[in-house]
Amino acid sequence: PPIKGEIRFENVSFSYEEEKPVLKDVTFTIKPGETIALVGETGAGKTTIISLLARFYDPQRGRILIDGHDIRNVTLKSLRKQMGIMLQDTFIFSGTVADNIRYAKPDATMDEVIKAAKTVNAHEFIMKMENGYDTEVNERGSRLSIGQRQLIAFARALLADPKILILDEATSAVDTQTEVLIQEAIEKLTKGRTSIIIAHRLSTIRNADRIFVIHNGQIVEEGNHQQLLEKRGFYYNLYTS
Ligand code: DUT
Ligand code: MG
Repeated sequence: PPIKGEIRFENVSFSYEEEKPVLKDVTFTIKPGETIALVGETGAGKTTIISLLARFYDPQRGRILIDGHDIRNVTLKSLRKQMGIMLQDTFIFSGTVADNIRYAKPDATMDEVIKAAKTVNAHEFIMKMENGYDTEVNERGSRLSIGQRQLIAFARALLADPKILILDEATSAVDTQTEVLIQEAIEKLTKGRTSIIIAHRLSTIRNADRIFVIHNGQIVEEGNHQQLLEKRGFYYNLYTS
């Protein structure tokens, strides 16, 4: 059955090594279509949360549900099919730009590829490359800036059209113009799908429906930008220092 994209963590505890808890009894529910920003200092547990959701690891305690179903009862293949996961270092492989965009949907037509690229602001720079969509790129993504790699990953994700979108936002600085393109693209990508973004950009954080502040493996604050500022707590200290 088509999934709605509700995500629930129920008393989830996890450690990579014994005696060193990384997530401690984490409970939250994300409504279908909601966009959540995860923020918190380095080592807080943000990437670990999305790693558990993608089942790169399983929690030692608690459970994770999508639309009420424990994800341990779903095959990895169908689980990952529901998710578009974009990690910090964008995955580019040897092939053409079009191949890279088509990755998750190999039978996509050129029209679909171009439409996806246009939606996420990637079309313009692609057309400036020597062979446009047929330009060969490689694993190291030479010829592509960090921002451009990210936009290609966005086009790929959009084309795959997952119900759940997971984005570990790149921390690398991009120029102001690319920043705007990326921001617009994120807004389009998250529309109509449940999204969890490990957010480093204030613009992303402000646009989120809710922000979870992670500290020491727990959600210590939750709310939108304004609400959290008013609390004068962790979030306030993160964003006013
Ligand atoms: N950790 C490990 N092994 C791993 C990954 C992480 O021991 O393979 C530890 C490091 C840290 C904690 O787990 O103490 C949480 O790491 P995570 O990567 O989840 O932190 P983050 O919030 O994503 O930090 P950053 O903002 O630096 O990405
Ligand atoms: Mg991380």
